[in-house]
Amino acid sequence: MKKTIAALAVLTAISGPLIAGETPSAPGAAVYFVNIEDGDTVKGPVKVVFGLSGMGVAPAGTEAENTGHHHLLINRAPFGEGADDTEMLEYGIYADDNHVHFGKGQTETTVDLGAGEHTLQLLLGDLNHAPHDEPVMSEVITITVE
Ligand SMILES: [Cu+2]
Repeated sequence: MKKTIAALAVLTAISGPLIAGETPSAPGAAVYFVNIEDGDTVKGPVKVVFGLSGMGVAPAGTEAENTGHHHLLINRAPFGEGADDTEMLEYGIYADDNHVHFGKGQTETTVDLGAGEHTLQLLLGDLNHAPHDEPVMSEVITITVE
């Protein structure tokens, strides 16, 4: 495990800050928020619609090229900058309050975030819930819930 992290650290140093799993993504593929954007003030609960271009949505476990399923990252560091992000390449994206999986292929959700500022980011995962190479992720947006 330590060797893996050391090797990843070297790769990261060479190729930049992004980290990636083993399943290739399609060049130019992008995930994005369809109905909200950075700086929005909204009423809760918050409906979030996921957009994906250049690849297709498929349920977790589906072996098909250029597909993946959505993950919503909530109130955490931008993906690639979190302390445990390299572990997610090996074990898949965590499933907890800060990492929500949509393994049935859902393309929208409603989240109860509570009043205040929250950050959101979309990250596509492969059939095993690991980020692709290169990762397909949105910008981090900050929204305020009334
Ligand atoms: Cu997943």
